[in-house]
Amino acid sequence: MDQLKNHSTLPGSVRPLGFYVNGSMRDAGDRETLVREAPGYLVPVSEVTLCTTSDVDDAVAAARGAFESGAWSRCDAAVRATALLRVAAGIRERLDEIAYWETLETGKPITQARAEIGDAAGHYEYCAGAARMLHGETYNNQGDQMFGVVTRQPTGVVGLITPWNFPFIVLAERLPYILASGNSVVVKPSEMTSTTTLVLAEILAEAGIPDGVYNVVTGLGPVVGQAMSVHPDIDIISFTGSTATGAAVLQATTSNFKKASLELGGKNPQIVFADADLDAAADGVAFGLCFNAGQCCVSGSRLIVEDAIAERFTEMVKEKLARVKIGECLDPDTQLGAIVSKQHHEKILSYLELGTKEGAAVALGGGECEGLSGRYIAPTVLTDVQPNMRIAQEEIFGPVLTVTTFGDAEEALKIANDCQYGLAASIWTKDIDKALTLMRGVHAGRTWVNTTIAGGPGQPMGGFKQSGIGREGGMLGIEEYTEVKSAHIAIGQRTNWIA
Ligand code: TXE
Repeated sequence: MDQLKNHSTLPGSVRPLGFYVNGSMRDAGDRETLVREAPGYLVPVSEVTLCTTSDVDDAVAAARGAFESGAWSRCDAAVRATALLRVAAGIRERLDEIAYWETLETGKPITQARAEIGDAAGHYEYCAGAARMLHGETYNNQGDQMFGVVTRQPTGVVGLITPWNFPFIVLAERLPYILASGNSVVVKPSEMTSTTTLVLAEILAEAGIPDGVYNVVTGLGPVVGQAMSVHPDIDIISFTGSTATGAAVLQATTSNFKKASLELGGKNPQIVFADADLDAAADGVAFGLCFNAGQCCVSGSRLIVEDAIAERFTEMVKEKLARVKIGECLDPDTQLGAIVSKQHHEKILSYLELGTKEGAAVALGGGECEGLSGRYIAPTVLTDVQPNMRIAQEEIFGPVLTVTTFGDAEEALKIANDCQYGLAASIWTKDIDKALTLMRGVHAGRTWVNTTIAGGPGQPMGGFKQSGIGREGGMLGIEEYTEVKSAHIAIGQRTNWIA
């Protein structure tokens, strides 16, 4: 407890959270609640309402009502663009507050949270422009008597289920894209990290997004998330989370043949060639591993390094990792934050145990960090890893790097692709031929060359194989949430069928 006295910035009391339907914040009432402890400090900070399936029905009805009213779904794109720009401004105004709550509930370092909230605002700004650009196609090539038009229109009500690792930025990578074409939304944040999704409701309302367009139903996945996945009046589900839950969600969506967009797990390769700028690559590998304490779907957790430099490069990575600043999440110097929950912490530790059993050697770290007020795991490097070991195949979702070596580019690609996942990959080389060949060949929705976990709102993201279905972000990310309609328009007198 002594340590906590030093953190005067922790909230003085637990923040009660309601849920948000049709433009109003509703109290928990007699519903059950769940108290959330800050993973970095192990003190209670917020209390989330466990909504019921009937709350889901209310939220979906509000979303449908708003959609049918046309206030948002049929308004001029310029109106939507202006509102989305106001949302971005509102986020930037409240950046400190949002980042603070994001840090408390997730355990991520405050500087990282601040960067994420700023990036989130950028997505709303991008979508403000994109809303005005969204258009269909014309087919003026069908002869004198026919003209073709393809229109895009909002699909309807979107159910958005988000995870705990990036509550605000994952929402920002989807919500403005969904809103840009005029859809209505029901969001279910993770029960561990609901605050900032609710704060956003206030910002959207102030920005002029009509009541009912954005609704937030908090609570447990198997209750609220499941009810959304089977709901007959939700047209699309966008889910970000584990591959196992994603499979259950996908199965549930068949109840009314919803469209589904799923961003799931990853086991992302960092492929390092001997000709790379090794200092930059070592730094990138350290960053890609420690970002969000490895609790990141695009975390670069599999180092695949060329034989000739493997030993030297592993030492370089270890040297970088040993200098990562681990500590209090609210300290602006902290680079590596806490692990989100006790259950997840234990899962990571169990993988470390498994690694040793499978024959890997612990070259760095290998366990918890001592002397801190929350749950922290030290950056860990496991060597002597064979590509088929479970530690090299399964998503550990912590700061744990497996090291495997390769002889040539072909072997590097084989190791990288021999995995159920295909979310992201990073390639480090100064040879343009190798970079492009690997970029083309690797099974990954996102690839980085000579960098990692970089980029802004313009380009789509998503996964190959068991990393998901569909793409979020960019114009594709907006189009995912539209229905395409083909119209054939006769010109002049139609030739009668019956003479
Ligand atoms: O995820 P879940 P969990 C991976 C990561 C992690 C593992 C488990 O490997 O260790 O998943 O994490 C909601 N119907 N990722 O258990 O269960 C849930 O309430 C509908 C990767 O926390 O997938 C939350 O809002 N929804 C990942 C969301 O799904 C359900 C991010 C994600 O939770 C549901 C998070 C159900 N039956 C974890 N059950 C990434 N891709 O970044 C739960 N949910």
